[in-house]
Amino acid sequence: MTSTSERPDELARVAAPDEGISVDELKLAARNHGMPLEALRYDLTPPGLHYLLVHYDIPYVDPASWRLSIGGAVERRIELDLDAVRARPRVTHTVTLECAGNGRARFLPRPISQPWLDEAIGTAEWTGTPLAPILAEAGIAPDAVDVVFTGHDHGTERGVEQDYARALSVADATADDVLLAYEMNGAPLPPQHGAPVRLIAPGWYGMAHVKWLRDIEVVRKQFTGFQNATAYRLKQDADDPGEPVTRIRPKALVVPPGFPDFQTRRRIVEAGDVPLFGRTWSGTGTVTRVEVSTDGGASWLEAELGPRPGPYAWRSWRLTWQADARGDYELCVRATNDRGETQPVDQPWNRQGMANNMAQRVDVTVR
Ligand SMILES: Nc1nc2c(c(=O)[nH]1)N[C@H]1C(S)=C(S)[C@@H](COP(=O)(O)O)O[C@H]1N2
Ligand SMILES: [Mo]
Repeated sequence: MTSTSERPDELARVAAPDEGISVDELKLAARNHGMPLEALRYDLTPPGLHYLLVHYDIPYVDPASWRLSIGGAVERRIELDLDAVRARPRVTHTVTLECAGNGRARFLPRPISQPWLDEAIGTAEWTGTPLAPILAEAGIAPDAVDVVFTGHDHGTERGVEQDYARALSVADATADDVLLAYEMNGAPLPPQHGAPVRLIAPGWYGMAHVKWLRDIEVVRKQFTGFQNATAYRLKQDADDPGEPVTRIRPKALVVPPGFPDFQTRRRIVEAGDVPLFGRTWSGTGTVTRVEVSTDGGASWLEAELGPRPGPYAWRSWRLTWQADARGDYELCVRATNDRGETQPVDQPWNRQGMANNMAQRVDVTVR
């Protein structure tokens, strides 16, 4: 059973204005790695370079004894083992995942949590079976509201002991593209990415893609578990109930040009034509424009978009920067989607550092 009404007894903390990254934040950062931005070159993120986010520990789940139970407000409870999941219709989607906390460490003041900069992203081919037909076989009760997905991992968060659990509405959980995935890039899921089976909900921020799935429960009331009611919300202050974090906001990233300085990561390029390229994606609408500014946003150069991939995967873009004058520059990159949503150049601050799609900035020296 999934527990409800999980009230935290500790508040999310925001760093003091001059407070550096703490050892506690480093403990999270050392476990949960990002994708080095030079890997934006690949259509599919090579194994091991995909970002990783694990709230508690990576659970050890024996695939031979693994069972998935689908129950709650349904006509008939279903239990599936791994062979039964694999015997069902097989579908592959190429999906760009992004952690909702991406960019959090750039907020001022900084919300204390996993201190991502820009790199909590990756694109993989996820193979599995559609969830909707399984829920249809179970027979969702007409008055059902949410579908709760629970993983095998366990921990405490702000004083609330829990198994990682996240709900989607019945409509979102039964969308055609939601998968019970058992392969990543053609191989069985690796332990850190949710073996043996995880949820894939294309277009949603990472928190919805529950790993190490154990239990799916249909419920008649809106789920009030910690990850829905407390953690993944856009709040301005601690008392604000906030709005739920849902689908990925538009974003573009550039492969940092030239070569880096080891300690500052400042880029060094030779004067002349500098090719700039990267990727862009949006879980709402479709990206229609990518722009780069080299003068602090006073003017923008428009990029050429590459071939349109599937609906859920990032798209390449490129442009040539005529960097004729030597000196120090800050590149700024932003995407716009077909709904007219453009990445902000100023921080869209919120108390937990969620869904930050502030435009990327890269320090470059032209020599
Ligand atoms: N069971 C479980 N599922 C989980 C998480 C978790 O900690 N436990 N983390 C979520 C978050 S916050 C993100 S961003 C994605 C990360 O997926 P990845 O590590 O495969 O990139 O998994 C999601 N699914
Ligand atoms: Mo995340």
